[in-house]
Amino acid sequence: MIDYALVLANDLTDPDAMLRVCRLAAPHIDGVKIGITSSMVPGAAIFRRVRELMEDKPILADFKVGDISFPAQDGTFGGTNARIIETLMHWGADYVTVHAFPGWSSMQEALWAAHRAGGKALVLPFMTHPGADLFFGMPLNKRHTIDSLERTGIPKAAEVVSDCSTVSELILALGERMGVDGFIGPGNQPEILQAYRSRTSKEIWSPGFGRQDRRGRDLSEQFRHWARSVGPRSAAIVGSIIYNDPSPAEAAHGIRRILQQATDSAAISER
Ligand code: 3DU
Repeated sequence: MIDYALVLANDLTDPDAMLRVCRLAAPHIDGVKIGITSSMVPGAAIFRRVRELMEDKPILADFKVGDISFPAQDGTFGGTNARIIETLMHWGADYVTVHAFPGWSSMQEALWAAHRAGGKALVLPFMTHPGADLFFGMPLNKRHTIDSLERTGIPKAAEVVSDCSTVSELILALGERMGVDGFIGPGNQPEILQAYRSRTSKEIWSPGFGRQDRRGRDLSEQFRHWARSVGPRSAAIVGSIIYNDPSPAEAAHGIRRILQQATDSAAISER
């Protein structure tokens, strides 16, 4: 993924309309995110159709996978996470989003399945919606966390937890220890993104622009704050502003320009 990439979140439920937006926006975007909304009607085969339109640009399957693992003695996995991810990647997804709440082994199976299929897994340590801090921001019970990780057989569990004070920080630390490929971070909360960046140099993909801003900032200001917080190796995920526009190509082109100006000015202010 290129620095400060622009990724379209294509959440349209009608497959023809969804594919049309991909086709029109494709020249102006660096990748596309397809979630459950736009694949539940046509099925996972829609990823292959999107692949044809995106050529070699990355496709993120935003399924927020969080089911069981089933670790076998020989180091392989046969749980539900692996089945979901194998299917998505078989049909053309390059990346998949994964929830950390179901625990170490569930994340491990997701990562194992993604890598075995030649893909990548992004984990969610926080989200953009109101009240997302209820669990993500919950103070960490370190004793419980260390005990649980030790019971799972994780070496030096106390080290993973040592500088974490919230669940969100623990998810980042677990992701780093486990070798996930990157994280999904809230584009509408620059302070949280800064905290991510202080803990990881991996890719950070951020949704939450436009309608999800809750601070009255215009798009240019949102992108500027975002770029200064995450730095390079990052992607801005933009959905409804593009797919709801009567001309998705023009919308994507305009957003690309605003993003470029914002990232240029973030780079200048860093010097
Ligand atoms: O608000 P938009 O229309 O730009 O779409 C944002 C997309 O990103 C949408 O698919 C949503 O499900 C996803 N997303 C978040 O908005 C926030 C998260 O923390 C994770 C995913």
